[in-house]
Amino acid sequence: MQPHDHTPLDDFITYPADEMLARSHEFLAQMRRRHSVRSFSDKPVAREVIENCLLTAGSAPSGANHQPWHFAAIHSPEVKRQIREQAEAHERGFYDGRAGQQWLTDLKPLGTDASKPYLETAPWLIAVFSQKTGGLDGDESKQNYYVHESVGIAVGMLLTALHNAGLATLTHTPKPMNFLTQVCNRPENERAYMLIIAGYPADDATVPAHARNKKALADIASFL
Ligand code: IYR
Repeated sequence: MQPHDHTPLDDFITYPADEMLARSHEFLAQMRRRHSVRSFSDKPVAREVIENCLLTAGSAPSGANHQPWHFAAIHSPEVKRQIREQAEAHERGFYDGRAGQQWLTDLKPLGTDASKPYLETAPWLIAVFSQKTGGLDGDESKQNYYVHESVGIAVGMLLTALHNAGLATLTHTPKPMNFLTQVCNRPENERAYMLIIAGYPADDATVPAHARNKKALADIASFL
């Protein structure tokens, strides 16, 4: 391919206006059923489902199309055990004071604490890493661009894909998170960005009432 080669946009689907409106309503209703879940079943989930969701995330737009992300999909009970052990140790420090009183007060309605059994119960953990360097072909002398934005978009698409497949999800950002680099054997140019827990919800899973309270359109958008 030449540097400036373009190919036809031959896979775009144009819907009639009424169908477009219906699709937007349906997707909104579907995504409003996505909730962060903190109680997971150990029911297995096929690796191919996770692979497809990761490929969806990998189709995200990124700075200069450098795709500055790596997804470590963790199924191994031993690796999950290590992650739980280290995450809970960090979280104990967080809840025992490092967070500060205001943060702990803001978290109260979610009912979270340092105990993270789902890190072992859920069939899949996905550790997301961002790459400051690497370009399209993993050349570490190449700069990546808009890394945080790009990885954020990919994670949003991953959560959407997992939910669409019928999986419950939770985003988890243990603080600090750099232990994931060692546990997942990732190189020095990568930073742990987020841990995503995916699986079936436990039969008795709940959603904090606080989390259902979403801002109204007028509070999140303006039209000019
Ligand atoms: N990482 C901690 C604390 C936590 C922080 C925020 I901001 C949340 O929205 C939820 C939890 C934990 O996972 O418990």
